Amino acid sequence: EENKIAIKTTKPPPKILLQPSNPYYDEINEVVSRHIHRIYEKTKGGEDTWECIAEEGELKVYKREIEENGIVLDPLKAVHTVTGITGHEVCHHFWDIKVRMDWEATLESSDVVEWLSEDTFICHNVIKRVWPASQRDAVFWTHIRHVPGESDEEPDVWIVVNYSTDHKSVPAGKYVRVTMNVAMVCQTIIDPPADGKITRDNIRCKISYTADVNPGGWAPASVLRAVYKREYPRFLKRFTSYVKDATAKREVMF
Ligand code: 6CM
Repeated sequence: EENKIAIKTTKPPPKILLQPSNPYYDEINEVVSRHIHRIYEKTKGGEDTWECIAEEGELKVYKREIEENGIVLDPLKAVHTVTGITGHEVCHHFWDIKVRMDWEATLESSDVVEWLSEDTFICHNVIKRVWPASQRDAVFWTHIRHVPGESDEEPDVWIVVNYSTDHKSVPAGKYVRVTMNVAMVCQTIIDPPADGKITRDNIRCKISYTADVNPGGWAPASVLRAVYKREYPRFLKRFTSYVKDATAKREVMF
């Protein structure tokens, strides 16, 4: 029951990538390129404006405390390096709603609302209730893209962005509506072995995950911050080991 996802949409994904004629085209391109540019901005001692809230091996999770009218808006970012998987594989599993409930621990349900193209759909998440706050939901477009490296030295980028939007078929009201701008950005590093035969041991994925979440309406700050501190590191560990397990016996998807 818990792992079941009811795909309610009847329309199958269109077999074309996002097109300029799509009403979301400009917004998606803008949001995606902002996220991509961010990874090339060399941190000019920027790390000290971020507070590290978890560190475990290669995984580091940072936040910045921001409140607006008593609502916690703390931006969150995490970096991780995982061996044995590619950025394409990480992004594919983050984007593919068919496997979302296999690694998402904070959701009650996740449904496709509308397919926009074969790389983009609108989705409705119902988040598990956290006592004593009201239950939340979120409606967002989710888009996956492969982008060439900025220069010859830079590896290609795989990216997924989850960005809040409205949709007539899921009006707000039943739950408190959370809004978000979440990005999973990945680069794959290959250390070719002497014999030239690349296996998963020679592959590393550099992950940068950012989440700007507005909990939409009041929620006790201390509880929310405690939830974030526990859930984001847990998500990053659980999700990346899920991708490692899911791909271990499969051919590498570059
Ligand atoms: O990025 C993650 N999951 C994606 C796919 O589902 C998607 C979802 C992001 C949701 C992030 C918001 C969660 C927190 C909402 C506030 C809950 C309010 C409770 C009130 C407490 C007092 O991008 C992984 C998300 C990992 C979440 C920890």
